[in-house]
Amino acid sequence: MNSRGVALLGTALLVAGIAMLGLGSVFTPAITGSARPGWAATRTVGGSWSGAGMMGGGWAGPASAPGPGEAGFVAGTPANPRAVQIVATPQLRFLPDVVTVQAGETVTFEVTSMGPVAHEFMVGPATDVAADSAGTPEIANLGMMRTGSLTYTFSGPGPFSFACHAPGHYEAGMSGTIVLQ
Ligand SMILES: [Cu+2]
Repeated sequence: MNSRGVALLGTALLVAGIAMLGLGSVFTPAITGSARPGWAATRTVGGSWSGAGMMGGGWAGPASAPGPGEAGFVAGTPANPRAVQIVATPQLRFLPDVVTVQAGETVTFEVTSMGPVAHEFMVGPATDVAADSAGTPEIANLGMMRTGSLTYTFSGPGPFSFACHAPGHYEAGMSGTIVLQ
C-alpha cells in the first residue's frame, strides 16, 4: 500500500475510533480454545475496555506487577495471571518494548493506546507474530485512548514476541520482545 493509502486508512481508523467512543458501548469479544495442536495459549481478547478514567484522571503511567528478578515477583498462573501494562504510542512504539516472563507463566497484558492512533496488540510465537498469522492471540482494534486486555500463557521454548499490525505500524517498527527467564 502506498503512503497515501496508509494515510487514508489511518483517517478511516480514526473516524472509526471516534464512532466507538460515541457509542460508548461495551465491546467484549471472547475467543477461547486453541486452533492449532501443541499450542496451549489461553486467549481472552478484549476483556475490558475501560477507556473512562484515562483523561484527567491522574493516571501515572504503566504500573505492572513485579517481573522475574524483581522484588515481590509472583509468577502468573491461569487462575491468577500477572499483570503487565503496556502503552502503545502515537510514535508507533510499545512502552515497554521488552517484557520478561518466566517460562510457562500466564500474563495478562493491559494495553492502552495513548493518543489519537488506533493500534492492535498481538502476542505469541515470534514467527506467527511476525507473519500476522491468523489465529494468533490479539486485541484486534485498540481505539484511541482505550485499554484492552489479553491473557496469554507462555508455554514452550519460544521465542515469543508482540506486535501491532495496524496498517504500516509493524513495518515502522511497532513490535516488542518477550524475554523468557
Ligand atoms: Cu500500532
